[in-house]
Amino acid sequence: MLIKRPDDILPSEITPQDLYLDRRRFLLLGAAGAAGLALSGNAFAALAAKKSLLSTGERMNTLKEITGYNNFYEFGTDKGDPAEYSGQFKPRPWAVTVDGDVLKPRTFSIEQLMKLAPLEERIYRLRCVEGWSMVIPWIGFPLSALLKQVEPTGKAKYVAFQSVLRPSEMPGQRDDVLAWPYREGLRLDEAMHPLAILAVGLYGNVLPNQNGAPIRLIVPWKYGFKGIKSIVRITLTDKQPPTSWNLANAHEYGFYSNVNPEVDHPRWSQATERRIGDFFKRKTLMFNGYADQVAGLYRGMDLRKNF
Ligand SMILES: Nc1nc2c(c(=O)[nH]1)N[C@H]1C(S)=C(S)[C@@H](COP(=O)(O)O)O[C@H]1N2
Ligand SMILES: [Mo]
Repeated sequence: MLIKRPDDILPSEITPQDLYLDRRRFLLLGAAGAAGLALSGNAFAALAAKKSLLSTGERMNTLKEITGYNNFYEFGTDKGDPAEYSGQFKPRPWAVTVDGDVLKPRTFSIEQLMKLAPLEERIYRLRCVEGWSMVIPWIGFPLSALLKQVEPTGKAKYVAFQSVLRPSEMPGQRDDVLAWPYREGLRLDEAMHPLAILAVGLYGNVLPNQNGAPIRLIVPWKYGFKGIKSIVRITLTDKQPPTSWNLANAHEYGFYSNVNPEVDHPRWSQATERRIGDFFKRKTLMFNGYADQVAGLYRGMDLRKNF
């Protein structure tokens, strides 16, 4: 077996996943190697050592799977389109405006957002309503940390999210497949739940464009489409906000969209799912396996009506 010494390894041969899976080699690379990696955006490699109790221990999907099989309709509707057509998208400079029913509305730069709270790695299951799932090591911080900064008023009951509108860089926005910009929403108590995060990276690196650079939402107990990408505006409101998928088809996509194996989508059973990379299907878990933590948010609600 050929074992390369660290100084035989070209920077171009190193992928974030290699680094992630082989911390020792990262350390052996030393200062020069680390500087090269910082240039390639490998900002958070060290975070992976700190394991969050909120992470799943399941086998992670590969970086290739996570960055090659995407839903990001701004770049096209095929799973390979986001990887193929997001190269021209510019995730920096970037700002997110937080406004509405808050005492301190404010616009945050991406740099400010990344310093708002300690970044953590969270390994979460992502369950798409289409019937597939992945396990992804996100880097991010609790959404609650951002909301606390702007001090929601007593009127605020919901949080509305908006993606960027930039048809010049997002070829999918030149078609009316969805009402652009992409919109999503949460109830305020859902948004404040410690499992809900804003992700700025994955696999120890900044977010690839196709995964929602530079900042996207992750709500692991809900279907993947609630995880709105490339966010530019977050607005606190007293009314349930409209969402892109609900506007497209209210009969198929409700506001809550909690993962629920007992309530089927009109076109697809939600009882089972195929983990990308697996051959056999597995049973879908209530609230995507996060029932112990989140079921209390919905006590007394009819989850068939509030799908
Ligand atoms: N702005 C925007 N956000 C989006 C989407 C989209 O088309 N546009 N697709 C959603 C869907 S359906 C899923 S399953 C997840 C996929 O995230 P991933 O590609 O990072 O795995 O992103 C969600 N966020
Ligand atoms: Mo999805």
